[in-house]
Parts: sequence; C-alpha cells; structure tokens
Amino acid sequence: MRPKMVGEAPQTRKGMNMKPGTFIKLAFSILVCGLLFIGSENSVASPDVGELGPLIPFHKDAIAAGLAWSPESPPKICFWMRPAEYRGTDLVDPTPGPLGTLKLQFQQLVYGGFPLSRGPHGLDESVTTRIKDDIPRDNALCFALTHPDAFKSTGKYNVDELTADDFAMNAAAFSNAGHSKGLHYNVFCSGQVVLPNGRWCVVGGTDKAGNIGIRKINLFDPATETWLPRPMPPVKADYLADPNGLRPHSDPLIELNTDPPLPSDMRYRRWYPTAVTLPDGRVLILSGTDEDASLGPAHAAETKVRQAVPEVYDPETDASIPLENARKLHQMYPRAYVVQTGPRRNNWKVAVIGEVEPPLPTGDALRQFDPFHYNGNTSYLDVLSALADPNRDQPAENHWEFVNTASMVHDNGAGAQIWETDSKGDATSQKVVLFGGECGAGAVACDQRTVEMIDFQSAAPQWIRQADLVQPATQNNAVVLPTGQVLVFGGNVGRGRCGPPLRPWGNSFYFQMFDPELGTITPLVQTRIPRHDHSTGVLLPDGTVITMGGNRTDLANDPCQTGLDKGVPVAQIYKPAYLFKGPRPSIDEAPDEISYKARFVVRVTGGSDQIGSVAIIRIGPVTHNWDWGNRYVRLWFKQKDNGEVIVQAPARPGLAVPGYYMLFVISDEGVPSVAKLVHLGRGQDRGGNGD
Ligand SMILES: [Cu+2]
Repeated sequence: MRPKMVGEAPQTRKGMNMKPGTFIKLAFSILVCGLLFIGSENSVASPDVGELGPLIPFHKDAIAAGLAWSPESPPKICFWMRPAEYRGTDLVDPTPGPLGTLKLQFQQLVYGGFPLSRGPHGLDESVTTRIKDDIPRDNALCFALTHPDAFKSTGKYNVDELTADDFAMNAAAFSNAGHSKGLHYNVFCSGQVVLPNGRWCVVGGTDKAGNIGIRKINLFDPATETWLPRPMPPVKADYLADPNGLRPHSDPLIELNTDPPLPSDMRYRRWYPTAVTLPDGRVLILSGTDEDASLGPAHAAETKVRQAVPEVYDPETDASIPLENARKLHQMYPRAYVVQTGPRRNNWKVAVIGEVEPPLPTGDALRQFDPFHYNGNTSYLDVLSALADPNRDQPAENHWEFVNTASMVHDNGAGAQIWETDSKGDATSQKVVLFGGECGAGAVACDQRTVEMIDFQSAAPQWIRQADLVQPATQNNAVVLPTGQVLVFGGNVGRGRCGPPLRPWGNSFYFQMFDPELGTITPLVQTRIPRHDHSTGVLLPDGTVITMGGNRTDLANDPCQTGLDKGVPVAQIYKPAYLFKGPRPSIDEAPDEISYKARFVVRVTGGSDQIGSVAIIRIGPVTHNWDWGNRYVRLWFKQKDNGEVIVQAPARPGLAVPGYYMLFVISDEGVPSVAKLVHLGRGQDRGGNGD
C-alpha cells in the first residue's frame, strides 16, 4: 500500500502554538513547496524539498547504527542486525536455494528450540539474501564513509533491480565488526550510547528469542572496530566447534551457558532497555523486559516481567549499581533525557517520558509481545540523590518527581532533543519533541499523528501539541539538522502483519520537516523504501542524512509479498534543501577540545557574510527510532570582522554531556558548513577503561 506520489499538494501544517507574524513566511513556503512537490518522487533536487539519492547497497541490516568519528579514525557508520554475535554462515547455508537456507541446527543448539524469526517480520530470516557474497560476513559491520568505493552506485531506486554486481561496487567499504572482532552476545534490541571517550556502551540485548534479556554490558571501540573482551559463552563455543551437534552441547535453556556471570553484569536481565550517558560519564539504565528461558519455548512467555529497577553503570569500575530505591515501571525503551534543573554543576536530573498504567497484565495476557498499558506521565529521576541514599538497596519508588503528562506515551515514536544556550553558556531552552508512536496494549485509541514538545527550561514544563505529522505513524525516525530543524521520516501505522488475515502495512514514505520555532510540519520528498520497525537515520558530517535499516521484508517493494525475494539491505542519502541554497561557510580552524564555560575561536570563510547560528551535535549510535543522546545544542556566538567567530561553550555537562560532537557554523541563509569534530569536556567525566 502506497500513498499517492504525484499531484498531491502538500501543506505545511500549522502548529497550535504558532507565533503571530509567521503567516506570510508559511504561506510562501506552502506555495513554493506545493509547486515543486508535484511530480517529485525521488531524485528531485531543489532548494525547497532537498534530494533523496539512489539506493546504497548496505550488505547487512542496520538495525542499530551510528556515526563514529574520532581523531584516530575518519567518520564511519557501524551497525548490526540479529543475531549480532554470529557470522551469517553460522546460521545460514548459502548453497541451497536462491537466498540460502536457515540451519535448523542453529535453532536447536543455540536457540534451544525457541523459534527462529521468520516470515514478514523475519529477523533471523533476514540473514538469508540473494547477495550470496554477503552471507559469510559478520552480522555487525562498519561502513567507511571516506572509502573511495563507499558511494559507488548504479543510480537505482528500486530494491528489486539491485544485483550482486551492484553490491560488489561498494563491498570494500564495509568491514567485519562483530564475531570476528570479539562480540559474543546478541546485542539485538539493546540500549546503546556513546561514552565520553568515544566508546559505545551497549546495554543488555536478547537471548535466543521471545522477550528474554541478558545481563551483559558490552563495550565497542569504533576506532579499532573491536569489542572489549567478554568471554565467549559455552553455547556459542560449543556451536562453533560442532555446528552439526555431533557431540553433547551446553544446554541453551540454562542462563549460565548463554549469559555466564561477570562482575560487569547488570543485576537484571534486559531486552529493550534504555541507556543514558550522564554528565559524569556514567550510564543510567532503565526498563527492559525479560522471561524465564529455562521454561522453554512453550512457557517462557508466561513469565514476562518489566524491569522496574534502574541501574547506573560506571565505565571506570566496569560495574553497575542497582537503584532498588528508585523503582518505576516504564514502557520498553522509555525516552529519557538529561536535563539541567538548577544553576550548579550537579543540578541535573533525567526526564523520563511515559510509565506503565495499572492494572498490570497477568496470566495469558503476558504472552503478548508487549502486554502493558502506558500513560504520558513525565517525571524526573534524581540519579545522584538515589545513588547517595543510604537505603539504596531497599525496594521503594523514591527519587522521582512528577513534571507533566503528555497526551500520549509516544511509545516507539521518534524523539529529538533541541537545546539552546546563552552568552554565559546557560540554557535558554531544553526542548524534547516526540513524533507519533503508540499507546501500549489495550489503550484507548490515540492519535498517531500527534507531535508534542516540552521545554524543560520553563518554570512549569508542559507538553504542547504541535502540527500533526503528514500521516499517522509509529516506528518513525527523527534527526536534528544543523539548523535546529528536525527531519522526520519513515514509520507506519500499527504493527501490522501480512496475513492471514491480510493486514498491509500503512507506510509513511514521507520525509517531512519539523520547525521547532513555528511548530510546523512540512512534507518534502517521498521514498519507495519503507522504514519503520528497526530503521535508523543519522546526520553525517557533510550535513546530509543517511537512512538505513528496517526489517528486511519491509525493504522489499511489496512488504506483503510472500515470494522468495525478501529484499536486500539498502541505505539512502537525503540532502536537505539547505545544500541547494547558496555557498557553504567553511570552518578553517577550530579547537579539537572545548571546555565547559569557556569561549573558543572558530575561523570561518566562505558562505554569506553573516553567520546565523553555531551548533554542536553529539554523535553516537541510534536504534529503534530515537537519538539516544545525540543532542543538538545551539551556542551563543559573536562574529568579528576578521573572520573570527567567538563561541560560548555550554556552562555545564547537564546541558551537553562530555564526548565527541560535530561543530557546525550555519550562514544567515541557513546553509551549514561541513562539520568539524570537537571533543567537549575532557577530564570532566569519570574516564572509561583507562582513558
Ligand atoms: Cu527491536
């Protein structure tokens, strides 16, 4: 099912909080956009809607993906799919059939008889592919953006037309980054953030299938593309040594054999946990789901639990502290953001959006994928006070402070964070905006077009409804651009299945722009590639956006097809309209390291004469339709006549946690420079494994 592509005049949607005096600007935008949009599909380049490039062969599904960039390593995208810790050939025999065939031994010996994920939502089946050369690769890869072959392309826009020759063109730009680099746990649907030193902290994941979580915290160094050593669990070791099961194997239904205990483990097993990098470099861990795997495939789902106890992982000690005193039940992957709540360095809290609404499901209801009900309650967790509490180990629901209630939980809806600071580096706004999403099981129908924004800087923060999305959507993506506008794309309606009974996906193929100043949504181009569950989108240093991932069968042009071709993994580059608007400013000089409270000098040439804004955007992994801490922070600046720009860094790490950021200078015409890599706050965090 596809929305109309041609002749459909788009409208900029007006937000409820639109400021007076914006009508003329809006009317002009509607007119120009409407004129240019008619007939546009994929490759229209224009100063108003931007341009969507041809398909980029991607070799594995980018279910979790992120930009990695450091002084030691040029920019790259690292990404993985399920099962992340294996090579494709460990579970797929490439020889029989046009796509290869899943090995039933893998299901028995590794998943303990839990079913492989097949069919329209086939996450394990996605490892099969008509590109046979890709099957032996690790299920985790890095894509070197600066490799000379990276963007070699035949200019195709249809997944069906891509051949093995197309995939061979950029194959050399992809390198193994999973099993062969020391990853031994399935980090599919884990929590993923980047530490101040650039390493990725990967929290929890999945064991076998269903909703079974793991206790592991895995650390990935994207510069070297290696995983910090965690021992291979007995089940994997046995399987690799004897994939046909000719000898006795460790029982995969026993947790000791799949998730053997380590001092770095969390206390609780978590699938779909949230992770938040804190101002001191530690990581807050929330929520997640688990089941008792030992009961086997028939009964494990009846034991489903939602983890209520937050934990704080410290990279310095490589260990976690559970906060039994700060329990609360949330949705899977609750959206959570560090907020500066006062004038001092330690005056920060973590705002968490949504919570479980009683009554809790029991009995048979637990067998559903996600049986809980949710509301839009938004609360601060005071992490530091919970950590310092002498009763930290006593079960309680303390250290939470209610803030406001959103009209819906926006479960699985895209989120973005937009911060702004003044001449002293203090916050003038701390905005979070959520786009569409779901409301949980059995909830009253909610409007999946809903866009809501809150400014945590205001004295009494309140969720305020903005203009609606172009069409209802969940599982969509949002990427904040250097201008502070938010590109929203992908998504669908509901978690449909392709039958029987036949319930086609209602895909949102639109790329749309949210303007946080005006509260408006403007439709741009459309793609032919569905991107919803497990799709990813990331801002690149050149100001373009790469869109990746999605469940494989969704990547086929007909998501309800039952034929042999399940699509192939592809990415696309979207060039925002600002790249067609005029000369780009260039950052000729900027410091590698910037410090809290301090001003720094940037030397800028080119572009228009006037600079319109300066911003830093934190970089790191994303997954499951949100940014996980890739915060946009607009900084105060003063332009001098000699090409120098004086910029004020944020005053405190609660506004911008330590780590690597892209620094952009944007002309007054809204055209951004290419990013310069900067590191913020060295020595301000708790380090991380020796750094
Ligand atoms: Cu998932």
